[in-house]
Amino acid sequence: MSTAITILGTSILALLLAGYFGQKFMPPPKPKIVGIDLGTTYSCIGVYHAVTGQVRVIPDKEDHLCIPSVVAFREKAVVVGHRAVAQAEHNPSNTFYDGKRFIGKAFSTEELAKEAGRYQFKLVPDEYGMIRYAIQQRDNVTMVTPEYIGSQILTTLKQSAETNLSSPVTRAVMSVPAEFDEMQRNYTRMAARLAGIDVLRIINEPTAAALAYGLHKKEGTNNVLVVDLGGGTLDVSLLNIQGGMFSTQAMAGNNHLGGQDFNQRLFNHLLRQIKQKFGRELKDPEDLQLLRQQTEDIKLNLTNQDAVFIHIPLHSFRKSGHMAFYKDKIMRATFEELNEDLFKRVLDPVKAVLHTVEMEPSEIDEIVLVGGSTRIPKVRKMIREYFDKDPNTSIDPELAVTYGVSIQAGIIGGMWPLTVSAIELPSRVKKIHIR
Ligand SMILES: *[C@@H]1O[C@H](CO)[C@@H](O)[C@H](O)[C@H]1NC(C)=O
Ligand SMILES: *[C@@H]1O[C@H](CO)[C@@H](O)[C@H](O)[C@H]1NC(C)=O
Ligand SMILES: *[C@@H]1O[C@H](CO)[C@@H](O)[C@H](O)[C@H]1NC(C)=O
Ligand SMILES: *[C@@H]1O[C@H](CO)[C@@H](O)[C@H](O)[C@H]1NC(C)=O
Ligand SMILES: CC(=O)N[C@H]1CO[C@H](CO)[C@@H](O)[C@@H]1O
Repeated sequence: MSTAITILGTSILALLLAGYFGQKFMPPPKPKIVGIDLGTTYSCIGVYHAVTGQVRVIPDKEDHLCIPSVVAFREKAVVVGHRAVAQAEHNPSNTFYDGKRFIGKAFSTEELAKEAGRYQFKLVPDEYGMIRYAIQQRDNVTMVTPEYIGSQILTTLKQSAETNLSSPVTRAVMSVPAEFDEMQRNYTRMAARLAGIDVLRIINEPTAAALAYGLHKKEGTNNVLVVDLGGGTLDVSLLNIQGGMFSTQAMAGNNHLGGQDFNQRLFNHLLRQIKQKFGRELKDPEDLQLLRQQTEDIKLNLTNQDAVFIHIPLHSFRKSGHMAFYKDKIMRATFEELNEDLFKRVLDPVKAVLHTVEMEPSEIDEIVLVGGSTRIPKVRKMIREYFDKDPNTSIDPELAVTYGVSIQAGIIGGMWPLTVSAIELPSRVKKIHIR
C-alpha cells in the first residue's frame, strides 16, 4: 500500500518535473493570434508571449514600433507608413490618411464638404454616400475605398509581424473606437480580410486600454475613465468594470482635436518667426516638409525639456552658396501659450461624461491616459488637478491599446497564465460630440 503511494508520488513528481523542465527548456509555443491597433494616425501590432506573460509590440524593419496610418500612391508603387509621410509634401493629392474617419460610414453632401476642405486629396462619395479616395495620375483617376487604404496598412503590419515571428500571421484581435457602429466594425473586418487576416474579435479601444492596466482583474466595481487624446481625435469614455465584465456608461469627444492641431499652432509660429528673421515667407515644399518634421520633434522634446534649441537649414534661403539656417530657442511655455485654448478644450468631454452619469470627479476610481498627446505635461497636469488624483500612465500611452488587444488575443488563444477573461457588454450609449 505505502509502496503504491510512493510510486504514485514519484510519478506525480516526475510529471511535475517534466512539466517544469519542459516549460523551461522547450521553445515557447509560437504565438498564433496577434493584436492590432489600426489607428487614425498611427497603427501598431503586438503579440502576447505565454511563459513571460508579456506583450511585445512588434517593430518594423527600421525598428519603428508603430507606423503612420498613411498610404501613398506613386506612379509605379504604393508606399505605406513612414515612407508615405516622407514623400507627402511632393505628392499631396495621392497621399491618403485618416481612413478611419471614413471607413464604413455614409456621409451627407454637407458633411462631406466640411471634411473634404481639410485635405489636399480628393474624396468622392458613391451613390450611398460612402467615401472613396481619388488617385489622380495624369488624366487617369482611380478610386480606392477607405477599407483598401486600411488593408495596405494592415498588410505592412502583418509583414513586419511575420518577419519578426518567423511564422504566418492570419488571425487577429482588433480594436475600434467605442462609438463605431456595426457597419464601421464590418468594414474594419473587411479591411483585415483584404490583408489576409481573419478578425476573431473586435474590442473597444477604451476596453483595450483598461485591459492593458489589468483593471479587469481588480476586485469589486470600478469606474474607469479613459481619456484618449491622439493625433487628431479626443475620446473620453467611462467604463464600469465588474468581475471582468466591461460596460460603457458614457462617451464624449471631439473628432477634430489632437496632436496635429498642436503641431499646426507651433508650425505657424515658426513660420512667423522665419518671416520676421528673413524678411520673406518660406514657400519651398522641401523646406516646409523639413520644418514640419522638425515641428513634431520640437513638440516631442518639449515634453521632457523646458526649452529646445533649433538649428534648421533652409535650402531655399541660401545666398551665394551659403546655407541659411533658422536658429531659435523654443520654450515649453511658448508651446503652452500657443495652444492654451485647445488644451482647455480637453476637459470639455470629460465634464460632459461625468454630467451624463451624474458623477463627481471623486467617484472615478481610475483614470487611464491613452494617445501620444496625453504625454504633454500641461494636459497631464490639467487632468490630475481636475480629479485630484494621479492618472494611470505607466504604460506608454501610444501603445496601451496595442497592449490591450494583444492581451485579448492571448486570452482567446488560451495562453497560460491568462485565465481571467474579459467580456464587453453591448452598449447603446450615444457619444456626445463636442466642437
Ligand atoms: C489608368 O488607371 C487604370 C486603373 O488603375 C490602369 O489600369 C491604367 O493603366 C491607367 N492608365 C494610364 C494611362 O495610366
Ligand atoms: C522581434 O521583435 C522584438 C521586440 O518585440 C525584438 O526584440 C526582436 O529582436 C525581433 N526579432 C526579429 C527576428 O526581428
Ligand atoms: C455586418 O456583418 C454581419 C455578418 O457578416 C451581417 O449579418 C450584418 O448585417 C452586417 N451589418 C451591417 C450594418 O453591415
Ligand atoms: C530632440 O531630441 C533628440 C534627442 O535628444 C535630438 O537628437 C534631436 O535633435 C532633438 N530635436 C530637436 C528639434 O530639438
Ligand atoms: C496612479 C496609478 O498608477 N494608479 C493605478 C494604475 O493601475 C493599477 C492597476 O493595474 C492600480 O493598482 C494603480 O493604483
